[in-house]
Amino acid sequence: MKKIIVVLAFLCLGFTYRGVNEEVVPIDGTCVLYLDMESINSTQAHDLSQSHNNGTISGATRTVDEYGQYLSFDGTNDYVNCGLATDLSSSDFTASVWIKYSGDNSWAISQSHTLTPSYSSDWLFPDGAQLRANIFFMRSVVLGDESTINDNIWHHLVMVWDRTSETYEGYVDGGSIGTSGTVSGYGGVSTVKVGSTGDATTGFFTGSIDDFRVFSRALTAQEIIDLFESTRGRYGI
Ligand SMILES: [Ca+2]
Repeated sequence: MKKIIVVLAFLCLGFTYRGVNEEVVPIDGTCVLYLDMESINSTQAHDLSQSHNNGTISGATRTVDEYGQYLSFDGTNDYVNCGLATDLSSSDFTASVWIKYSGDNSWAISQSHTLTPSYSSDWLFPDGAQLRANIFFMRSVVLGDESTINDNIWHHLVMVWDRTSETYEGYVDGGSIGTSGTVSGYGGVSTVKVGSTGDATTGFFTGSIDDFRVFSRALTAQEIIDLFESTRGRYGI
């Protein structure tokens, strides 16, 4: 009888743990940026990572629906300066975000670099007529078809940078859509931006952005599935 009670107690504890802990991918020291857009005011989006790089909001509007809170961008001059200025090329990295929009668009997430040839911006999830009809972009190496995501429904996008092979793998809604060609170096230098080019001068995003996370390591395919499955309920998909 004692054994049964002990086993039942462990089962209950385990169930409770899973129930209260939504973070299936740990927010440990490798999570260098995490804006869930729930804890924001008119000028600051709180960074839940240990880096504490709170984002400074310029124009983007706090929006609430039945699933939670996110930021809306007007495509004219709205952006968030995330404060994270790490050169992410010094290790593998992963960037994960939820976005929703329709039609043509521009930079959802970006960071400038100073490599040659020089671009004002680099990374991550741009698309539309202003650039190319792709989802992912890094130093002109593109991946994905924007027509699969510009349907005004929330989509989960993840880019995993492999420093050794200098390629990245793109994930849409938990599944891999393939690996890019060779990028030949990535050297982000300016602060990561949400909703514009890395220098926040052009390429403004029109639509909604939520739950942006950056890890200084490559998440596994299973972790990306777990991240998608554990957050999709907030977006009605
Ligand atoms: Ca949110």
